[in-house]
Amino acid sequence: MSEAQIKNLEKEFDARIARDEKIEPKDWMPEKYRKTHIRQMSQHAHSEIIGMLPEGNWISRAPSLRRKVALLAKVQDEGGHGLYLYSATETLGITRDELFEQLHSGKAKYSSIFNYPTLTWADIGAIGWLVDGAAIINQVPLCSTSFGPYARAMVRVCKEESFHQRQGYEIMVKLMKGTPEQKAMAQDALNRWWWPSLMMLGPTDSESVHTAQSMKWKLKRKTNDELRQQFIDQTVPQAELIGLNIPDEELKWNKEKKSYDFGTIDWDEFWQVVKGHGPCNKERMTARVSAWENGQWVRDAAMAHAEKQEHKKLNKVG
Ligand code: BYC
Repeated sequence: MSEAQIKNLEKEFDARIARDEKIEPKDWMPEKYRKTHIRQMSQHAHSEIIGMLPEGNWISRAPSLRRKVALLAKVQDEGGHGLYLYSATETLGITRDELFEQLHSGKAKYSSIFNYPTLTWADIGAIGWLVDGAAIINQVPLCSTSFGPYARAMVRVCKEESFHQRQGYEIMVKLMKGTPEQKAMAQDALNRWWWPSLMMLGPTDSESVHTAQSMKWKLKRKTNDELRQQFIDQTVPQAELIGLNIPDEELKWNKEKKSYDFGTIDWDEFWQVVKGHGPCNKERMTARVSAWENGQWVRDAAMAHAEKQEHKKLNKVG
C-alpha cells in the first residue's frame, strides 16, 4: 500500500472516531491502535483472572452458606470477565496462547491491586466495596470505548461489577453493626485497602504515558486522575454512613471544587508493586502458572476429542 493510501485510510479512521462510530475487528485500523488495544484489553483480562486468587482464598472460609454462595458467584463472574476479554482481544489477531505466554513470562502486566494479601474476612468486604467500586468507575466509561468488542464486553461486565460492589459493601455494613472486634476488623481492612485502591486507577496524568493517545482514540474516555477523584467523592460518604474512617488525615471537602482534597499517594509503592516487588507478586504468578500447567491434561483431552469428532465427520462425508 502506498503512503498516500495509508494517509487516506488514517483520515477516514480518524473521522469515524470523531463520529463516535464503533471500530470492528475486520475494519482497517492503525497498527498502533491495534497494539494499544491488545495491551490494555489483555492486561484487563489478566487482572480478572489473577483477581480471582485473593478472593478464592476465602471461599472455603466464608462465615455462612449465603456468604459462600455470593463469593463463589463473584469469583466465577471474574473468570467469565477474563474469558470475554480474552475472546475480544483475540479478534485483534493475537492467540490465547500468546496472551498467556505474555502473562506467565511477566511481559504483560495485571492490576497492582491483586498483589496485596487477604488477611481477614473483612478484606473480602473491602475488595468488593473498594476494588470493584473503583473498577466500576473505570469501566463504565469503557462501555462507550471506540473498539466494538471491548465496549460490548464491558456492558455485561459492569452489570456484574455492580453486584460485586454491593456484595462487598454489605459485608462492611454488617461488620460495622457487629461487635467491637468486627468493627475493628472492618476498619483495619479499609486502612490496608484504601491507598492501593486509589493506586489501582493508574499513575497521575502527568506520569501516564498512554492517556493522551488513548483519549484521542476514545479508548479512554476519562483520565486516571479524573476517575480517581470520582472514586474518592463517591466512596467517602459511603464510609461515613457506616462509621468507618478513611485513613487520610488530609482528606477534606473542598467547597469550591465540590469534591474532596486528599493526601499524597505513595507512588514509589505503586511502581514497586507494578515491577513485581509487591507483597504477593511471586505467590500470584506461581499459583497462575501452576494452574496452567496442571490444566494441560484438560486442554490435551479437549484437543483429542475435537480431532476425533473431525475424523468422524470426514469419514461420514467420505
Ligand atoms: N497496575 O499510561 P498509563 C477488576 C501501567 S480487574 C499495574 O496510565 P493506561 C477486578 C500501565 O499498564 C480491573 N499496572 O496506562 C477483578 C502502563 O504500563 P505498560 C482491571 C498499571 O493503560 C477481580 C503504565 O503503568 N481493570 O476490576 O493508559 C476482582 C503507565 O500507565 C496500573 C482494567 O484493566 C495498575 N493499577 O491506563 C475484583 C481496566 N495502572 O502497559 C475486581 C482497563 C497503570 O505501558 N485498563 N499501569 O507496560 C485501564 O483502564 C487502563 O489500562 C489503566 C491504566 C487505567 C489501568
